[in-house]
Amino acid sequence: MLSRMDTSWDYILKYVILGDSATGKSSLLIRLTDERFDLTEPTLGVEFGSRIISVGEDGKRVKVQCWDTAGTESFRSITRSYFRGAAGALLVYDVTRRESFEHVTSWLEDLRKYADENVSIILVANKIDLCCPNQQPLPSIQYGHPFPAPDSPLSAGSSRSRSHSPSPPSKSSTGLKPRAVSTMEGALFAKEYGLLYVETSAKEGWGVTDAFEWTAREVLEKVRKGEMERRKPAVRLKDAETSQGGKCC
Ligand SMILES: Nc1nc2c(ncn2[C@@H]2O[C@H](COP(=O)(O)OP(=O)(O)OP(=O)(O)O)[C@@H](O)[C@H]2O)c(=O)[nH]1
Ligand SMILES: [Mg+2]
Repeated sequence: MLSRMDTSWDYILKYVILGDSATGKSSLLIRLTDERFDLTEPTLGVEFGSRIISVGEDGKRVKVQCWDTAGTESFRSITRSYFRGAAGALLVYDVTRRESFEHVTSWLEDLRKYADENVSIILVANKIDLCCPNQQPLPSIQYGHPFPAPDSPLSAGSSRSRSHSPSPPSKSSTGLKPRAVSTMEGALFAKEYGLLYVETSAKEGWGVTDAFEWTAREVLEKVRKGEMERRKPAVRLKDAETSQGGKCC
């Protein structure tokens, strides 16, 4: 557990959060930085937040500097300009809104076009509390990792299995919503496009730190292998810093 007073770091990584409007991008960032869930307004342009997280078994301290972008189409040209130089990207959709998942491909195209080619991307299936209130946060799934069988608990709530079972009668009255994108579908998409995958609830705090941490872990692995340059602005290392000695505010 990190002390909030300890501001030293080993790396600084630049992140962007992108995806359709109202998928919960700002809520995820607020959950990370302030550990709370609050009312949010649609983002106008971009917002910024940062936090130091502990990454990997050796507990490297990574300062995540995160740009939270607007999902609204009218801001798209502005938000794209923040993709360049990002080491990590959280591409968010709302598991209860299929349309937001269908637009992931288009966001991905933007990332491929405007971000650096080595950016690490995690596909974030948010708002799982709305459809799966009792579901434990699922483990992050990464391509190359053991993959769940179609009949495993990870596929619970899949649209295919749902179509064979009666719809839950009380969902709308309880504020719950049917799930529109199954775990399997999201994870398979991520695997196909070489993305990490995580399910989150910004409201409950499920999986949020995982999303940032897994991405950081992949970035640091790329740095270690020499696939990503240790350079500004995507990755900054303490040992590359000036006499400030890796302290930040
Ligand atoms: N139930 C639930 N609601 C959420 C969750 N995350 C966000 N919301 C709600 O979804 C709505 C949109 O959240 P925002 O975080 O503002 O969405 P955004 O993606 O930043 O939207 P833009 O800034 O317009 O692109 C708000 O009413 C949030 O309270 C979640 O995990 N669960
Ligand atoms: Mg926002």
